Amino acid sequence: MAFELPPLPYAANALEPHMSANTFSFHHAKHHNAYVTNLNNLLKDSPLASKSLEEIVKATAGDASKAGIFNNAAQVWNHTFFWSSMKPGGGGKPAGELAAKIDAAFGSFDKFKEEFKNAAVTQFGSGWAWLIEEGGQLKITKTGNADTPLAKGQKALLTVDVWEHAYYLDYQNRRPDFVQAFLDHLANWDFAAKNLKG
Ligand code: MN3
Repeated sequence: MAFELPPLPYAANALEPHMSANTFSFHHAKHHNAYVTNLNNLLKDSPLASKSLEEIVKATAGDASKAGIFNNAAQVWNHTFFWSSMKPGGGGKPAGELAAKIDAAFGSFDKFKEEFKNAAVTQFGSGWAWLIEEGGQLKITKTGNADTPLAKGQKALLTVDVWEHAYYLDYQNRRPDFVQAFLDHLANWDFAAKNLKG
């Protein structure tokens, strides 16, 4: 059963002006779609083809002979997770248990934003910044290229894609402005809270 490109959880222009429909026309319809196509091609005649996406990511992580499958499978998973990490009218502050855990881990929500932005801006080259839970504790991490908390036994709560293709059409080289817009206007704290409980 081949994998399919999942639809966006909102209209392609729903996050404007912070992320444009033009960006989605490349990032979702071309980049994300290419990872799905590549993965399906690489899985032909592989015993992994019957596994779930999550199982494939976990089974191929750290295996140099399966780097192609890992990279494409992880990028399919990471992008689907990223689209849900944003929503129209997002940003602002989380509430409830998630807010309490952020305060406990980082001191305050402002301090969290500072550290998250720092991780996203200092990821050298292509990659991702994440809010994760590990051992009951919230942490901020960054991963290079396709790497993902899913491969490390960590629970991902929220992510921002900092590959240049994520922001270049709207922000050109200004990655800090993109990450700021993500935190102020796009971050989907309902999704992060659901992941924390899940
Ligand atoms: Mn991307």
